[in-house]
Amino acid sequence: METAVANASNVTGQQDFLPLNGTDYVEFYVGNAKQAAHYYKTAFGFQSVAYAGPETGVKDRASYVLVQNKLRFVLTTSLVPDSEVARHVAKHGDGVKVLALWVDDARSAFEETVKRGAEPFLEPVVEKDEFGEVVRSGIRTYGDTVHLFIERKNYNGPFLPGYKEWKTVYNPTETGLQYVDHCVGNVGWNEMNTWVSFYERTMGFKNLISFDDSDISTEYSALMSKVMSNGNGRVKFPINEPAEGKKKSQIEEYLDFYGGPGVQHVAIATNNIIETVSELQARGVEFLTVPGSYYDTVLDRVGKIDEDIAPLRKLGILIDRDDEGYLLQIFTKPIQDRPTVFFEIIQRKGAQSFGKGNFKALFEAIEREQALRGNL
Ligand code: TYF
Ligand code: FE
Repeated sequence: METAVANASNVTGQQDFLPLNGTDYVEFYVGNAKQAAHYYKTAFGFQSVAYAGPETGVKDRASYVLVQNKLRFVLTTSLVPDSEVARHVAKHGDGVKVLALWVDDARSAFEETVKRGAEPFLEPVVEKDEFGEVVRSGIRTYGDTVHLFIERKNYNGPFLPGYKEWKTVYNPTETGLQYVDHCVGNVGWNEMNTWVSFYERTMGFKNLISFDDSDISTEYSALMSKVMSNGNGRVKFPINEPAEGKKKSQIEEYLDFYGGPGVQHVAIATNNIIETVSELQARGVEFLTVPGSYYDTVLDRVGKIDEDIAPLRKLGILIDRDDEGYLLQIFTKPIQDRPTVFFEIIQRKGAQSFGKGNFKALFEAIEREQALRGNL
């Protein structure tokens, strides 16, 4: 079936063989999905939407679906000692298993990527219930992470067939989180270019920006990063690899604790970062902090901005500028005991870049935490 997005051309004017409408959902495999769901509702303001588990006929796992604006998270836990979910959690701790992509044709997405060399994870499968039908398929990416392709144009249920609507009495207010801006993967030593080629070759992504260690070395930590984007720019996947530095790279610390490559951070967009971060901090979300001196000189670097500097300084929000505008960003501390996955909150005011001007201050903040853990 033809749609506007299926006809979209990429920047070189060629037909996009993998048209993506955006991120469909991010699925975390966790040790205790019931408690994780409470945390995402209470601390981040997600709303209860759907549930699958023993009550819906799924015997080996429980999954909670949470939504805030265009952002959808799924929290899944194993109910049995030995399962794909249990093994993932035992190896990686809580982490991201699935970066699901919303497509108009999940069969074509599978065929086009697999014929270009992607490793199959899920052969196309059609699932139906009283709300219609969904086609899903999937391929593997770095580590144990996978991309699922979700075709839901003939479906109007709460999430996917097999899930039932989940209504709760406890519904904390939203915090202004809007959608997934980008999802970053950490891969092993010298593996960045392998995964850059994977996204180019099998998914038709383009390398938007590259950062080498001269951009991002601090005194100790070092890494390299390339940002991959799909044709319409709705899906952006930066890939980091560790680089040799004076001490242990933050990427190496992640790889040690995650047990290999995986998702490092999910960046979530907001339309008002001051309101969003004030609310998140009031609800107990912990963020990295930079020295007060950052704010003494930041306006010399970024020029005039719409916001007052005082609340940005109080909240610890970072600012950067490029040719197209500026951006405001802040990073949480890791959201589980292992120093692995964290979130970025970002508000773009024209800028389509990733905050290169903040790398030094940010990485020094990460290293202070690394040192407290004894991992620097
Ligand atoms: O996504 C990015 O590129 C920025 C900066 O370990 C960044 O958010 C890069 C690497 C990293 C933490 C943040
Ligand atoms: Fe980021």
